[in-house]
Amino acid sequence: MSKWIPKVLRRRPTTVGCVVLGLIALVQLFAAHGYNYIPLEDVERALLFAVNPKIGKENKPPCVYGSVINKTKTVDSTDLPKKFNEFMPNGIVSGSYMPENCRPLISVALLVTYRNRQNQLDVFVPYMHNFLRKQNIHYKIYVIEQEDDKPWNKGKLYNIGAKYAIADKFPCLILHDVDLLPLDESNLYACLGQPRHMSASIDKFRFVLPYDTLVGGVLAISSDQYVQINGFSNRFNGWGGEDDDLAARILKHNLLIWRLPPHMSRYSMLPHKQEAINADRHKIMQENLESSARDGMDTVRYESVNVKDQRLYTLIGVKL
Ligand code: NGS
Repeated sequence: MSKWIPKVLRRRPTTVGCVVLGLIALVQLFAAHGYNYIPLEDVERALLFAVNPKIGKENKPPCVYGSVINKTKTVDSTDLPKKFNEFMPNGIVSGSYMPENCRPLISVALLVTYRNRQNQLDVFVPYMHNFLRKQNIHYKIYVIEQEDDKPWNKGKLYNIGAKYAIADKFPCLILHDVDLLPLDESNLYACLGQPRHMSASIDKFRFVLPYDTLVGGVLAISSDQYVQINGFSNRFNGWGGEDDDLAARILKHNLLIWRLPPHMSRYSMLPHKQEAINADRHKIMQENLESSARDGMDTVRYESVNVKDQRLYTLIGVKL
């Protein structure tokens, strides 16, 4: 072989192929780290300022949010508390909290779907109250528990929770997995002008967003937009797909999926067993895309709902 052919190309074709594939994989790995987001300087302008009309009009100065967005404190996944033995519930009533020294301009309802993960709930609830009480927002935590042994139906649970939060006049809903803990204090729990996927950087995925249309994990959506898209499909039983179906609904209604910068969007996922996967999820997604039948928040059916106000959260127990 001529000595003018570069040394690397003089190797066997399989070796060259492997090197090329390796390089492509490496490029993809680094490219995947990036996703489109609202730059930090535009975040405040993108916020949806809306408060629950039920809160009193106290004569206090308006709360400020720039100071929250610009915080730099962050927690390392390995330093997360594993237990809360001495949690101080100051200021919390029925899972709800109001800032003490200022008048909030933002009210959000956290909807947490749940079944059979007491260990996670015991960490999640106090962690979130500690995290959210520093954000100058008015918020309330709702835990929506599936209290039967039927297949897990997250879409129905969110639809039911959303009905209650909307009836309670919350203008913004944050749909939250119980196993995700925010790590960055700058991650303000608020809706934006468009649906906002909040958990863009999760430690389990090496802080890489797996795909652009992912809305699972933590999603903030205004109550008006949730009504507009008619919430989730009720047809997904078992794990997976209902969130991708929701993303399709969002896009079909000409809404967008917005995100904040990666340094504000880090989460840690608590360990858990994989739920039973819904083998029909791809088929249902396809059927939903082609169907014009009404299916969503306004058609959700269930056997019973039982609401209990507890100190740290309002529990919505559901039998499907
Ligand atoms: C996709 C699932 C989504 C899920 C996402 C991340 O594959 O429902 O993985 O899952 N879509 C389908 O199965 C069609 S995670 O690893 O975070 O539990 O949200």
